[in-house]
Amino acid sequence: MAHRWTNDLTREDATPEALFLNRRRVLAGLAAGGIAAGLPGRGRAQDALEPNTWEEITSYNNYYEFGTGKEDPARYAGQLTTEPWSVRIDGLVDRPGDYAFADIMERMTVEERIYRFRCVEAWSMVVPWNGFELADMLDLAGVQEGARYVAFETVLRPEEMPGVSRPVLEWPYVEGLRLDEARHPLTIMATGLYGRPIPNQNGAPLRLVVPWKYGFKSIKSVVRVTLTADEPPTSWNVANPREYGFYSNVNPEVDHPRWSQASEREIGGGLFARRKPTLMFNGYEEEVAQLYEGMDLAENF
Ligand SMILES: Nc1nc2c(c(=O)[nH]1)N[C@H]1C(S)=C(S)[C@@H](COP(=O)(O)O)O[C@H]1N2
Ligand SMILES: [Mo]
Repeated sequence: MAHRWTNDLTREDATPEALFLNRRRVLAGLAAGGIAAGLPGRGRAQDALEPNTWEEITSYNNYYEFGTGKEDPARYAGQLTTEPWSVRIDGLVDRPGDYAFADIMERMTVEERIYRFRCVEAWSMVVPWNGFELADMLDLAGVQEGARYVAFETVLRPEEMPGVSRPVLEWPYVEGLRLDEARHPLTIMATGLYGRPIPNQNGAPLRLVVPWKYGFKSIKSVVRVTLTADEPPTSWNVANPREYGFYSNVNPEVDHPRWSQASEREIGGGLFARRKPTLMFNGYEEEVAQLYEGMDLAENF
């Protein structure tokens, strides 16, 4: 396995068992003690991030297959059957097939990644994911020469998904990445949250997380991954190409046609919290800017 990206400060480093009880105090104490502040300059992505609570992350969701309200997924996604589960990996790969979730897990290295998460609707959280690098899962199937993109598909089960009876989007929900984005060490398949299995409303049993892109790129409950030569269609781009591009990199300088992307509302920040400035590539500029060298980011939004 190639280069691994690591947080300077992970939950394991910081807090043994105390986190559910007193994570704010524990993390605040660490910061005050200079552990986070004293690290050598490695850019923003490695700053100590204080995660949102389990409650916040699992009760304020976007998962339109279960309804468009923020509370709908927590209410209805429990109906989704996630066992057994397999992921079909096909297209331009050496070993296409249905990969059982349990077999994938056996072969992957699960680690914690505390990432900023920025929705295109201009709210944000910090999430302590558990997951593995997507590149490692792609290597299970063996990516072939001509592959340039990766297409993803969410499970579609109308009998378990009350939201899909409405034509909000074309179902199944589909997403895509360029192959170099997919293979970037920041790109993970998340299978857990706070060290527990990921809840259905957050995309059980495995969902993509691409922390420098708007949240809708991070497709949930993935059942199919296809390596392609051409750019695949993506649900939000198909629904409204003027508002949602293929790249959808977080960019405070490129506004949504209907609202500014320069700042964001932190979930859990309280009623009178000031909006915080949105960071280029959501704070991961140092890690990912070179992927887009020479590209006009306003044109390729
Ligand atoms: N299949 C599917 N994946 C999805 C969505 C969705 O509606 N369906 N919503 C996206 C959007 S807009 C966001 S912001 C994130 C929300 O992830 P979270 O609920 O875990 O915070 O999931 C993304 N993945
Ligand atoms: Mo979103």
